Amino acid sequence: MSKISLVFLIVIFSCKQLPESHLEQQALLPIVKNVVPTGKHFNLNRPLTLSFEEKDRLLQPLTAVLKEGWEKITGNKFSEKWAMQRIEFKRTEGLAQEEYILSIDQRTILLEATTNEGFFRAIKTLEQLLLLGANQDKSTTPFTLPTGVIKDRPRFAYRGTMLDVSRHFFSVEDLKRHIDLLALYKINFLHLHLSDDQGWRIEIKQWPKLTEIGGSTEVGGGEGGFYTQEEFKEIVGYAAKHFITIVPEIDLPGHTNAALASYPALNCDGVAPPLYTGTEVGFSSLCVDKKITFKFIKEVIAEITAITPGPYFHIGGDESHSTKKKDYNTFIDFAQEIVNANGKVTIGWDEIQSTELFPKTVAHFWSNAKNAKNAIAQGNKLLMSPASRAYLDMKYNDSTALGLNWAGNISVKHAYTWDPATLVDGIVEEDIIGIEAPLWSETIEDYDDLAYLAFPRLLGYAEIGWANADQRQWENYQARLIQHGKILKSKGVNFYRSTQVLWDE
Ligand code: TNX
Repeated sequence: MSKISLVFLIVIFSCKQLPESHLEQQALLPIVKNVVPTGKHFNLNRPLTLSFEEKDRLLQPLTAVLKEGWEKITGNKFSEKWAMQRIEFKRTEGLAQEEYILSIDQRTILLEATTNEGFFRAIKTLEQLLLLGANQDKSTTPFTLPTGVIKDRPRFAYRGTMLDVSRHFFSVEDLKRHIDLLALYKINFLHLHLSDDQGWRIEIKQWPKLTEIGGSTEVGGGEGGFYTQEEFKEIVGYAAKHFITIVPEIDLPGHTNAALASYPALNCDGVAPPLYTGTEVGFSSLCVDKKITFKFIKEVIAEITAITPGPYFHIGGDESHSTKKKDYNTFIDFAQEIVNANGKVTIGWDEIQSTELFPKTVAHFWSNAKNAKNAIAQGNKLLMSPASRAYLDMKYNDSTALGLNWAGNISVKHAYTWDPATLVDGIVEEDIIGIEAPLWSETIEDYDDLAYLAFPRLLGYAEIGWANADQRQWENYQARLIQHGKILKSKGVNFYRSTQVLWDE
């Protein structure tokens, strides 16, 4: 082909009218609150610049986040010189905590927010638009973004997930990989279940045997592990960069065999039990008659809260079947007091309602609606993790190899088609701070196992937490999941290919 005809062809191709774009049809997940499409295209193959108010120093790390994602997905670097197209960050007063506006026209992509958190959520929406664009076949469709304006903000302030790092230990690298994915779906709390019968997973300087002995194994007898305080700070910092808050949990007074095995003095009879690698619950308890028990609780909570910038500390409190009721209440009362004294708000599993709850304490609803309602009656709020709907460790169906089924199977559809404000009679929107999807790790050993149970269900929980109930429909979500299957696959995530979704890989 001659040079001239090649140039001719290129001109024809680039002048070809693109079909109308549809910003409102993009498979954004969670679904956004408001979209006004304008039908044009922002071309992703042309030079562009990135700008923000120089004096707004806080914006710099955020523009760096955007830059990195942008260059990775589009393969285009930002130009230092003037260019026809640009991305602009603009701080706008008067928007809510995580609210943002993302405006795309043919020349400019404008991100507006009041808080840095708002900018971060906007960046993640833009990143999803790029990833969805990248899903398309580039030999037939030019790489463009649809134009229009998105205005978006979350329904609940708390949109979380939990990982049990006690039953099986997960490395700092695993957590970082997980955090990257949580951030893409606008999840903003990661609760870490740091202690249980099978393992103590965080260094406590005044109690070194907790990790030395208590951290030395896990379910099935593997080698376990733990985070040093430096590593914990690294996790907290990595999460914070992704606008995710870490909620540490030390489970009390039951689920404490790893601690009891580490220090004989914590046991009523002064004898340390052997380490435990099975999966029973409810057999261990701290000893209410010993002074050292309270010193232990006090020092552990003080050391962990000192390296936790977030507002919450989770004291567990579940399934303390071998603690007398009166003693249980003594523990929960004491733990709340220590948490508050260290400047944090207590969260505890719903059983903690049997004691007098401190004013801000949050009851974590997991199984017992009566408990949850009693917490509300005391004037306290709930975090919603109803096991039959929100437990990521439940099997998808009878043939799922991993997971448990004591709360029933949870298919991708069953996980999505409920609402936290209507699931239980007597629990309404105002009673709830948000939702959390816990992943207990009795049956999972590595990140592929974890991902298999977490994805795609976690995307549904992210949407339940972010979107309004009337914005959500199963068929519409199902169609968007197909696109997110491609994204998860491109990231090498071992997600479960539920037959309820027509995956297109
Ligand atoms: C119940 S949920 C537990 C955990 C188990 C989980 C398994 C809760 C507060 N306690 O100790 O790991 O079931 O699904």
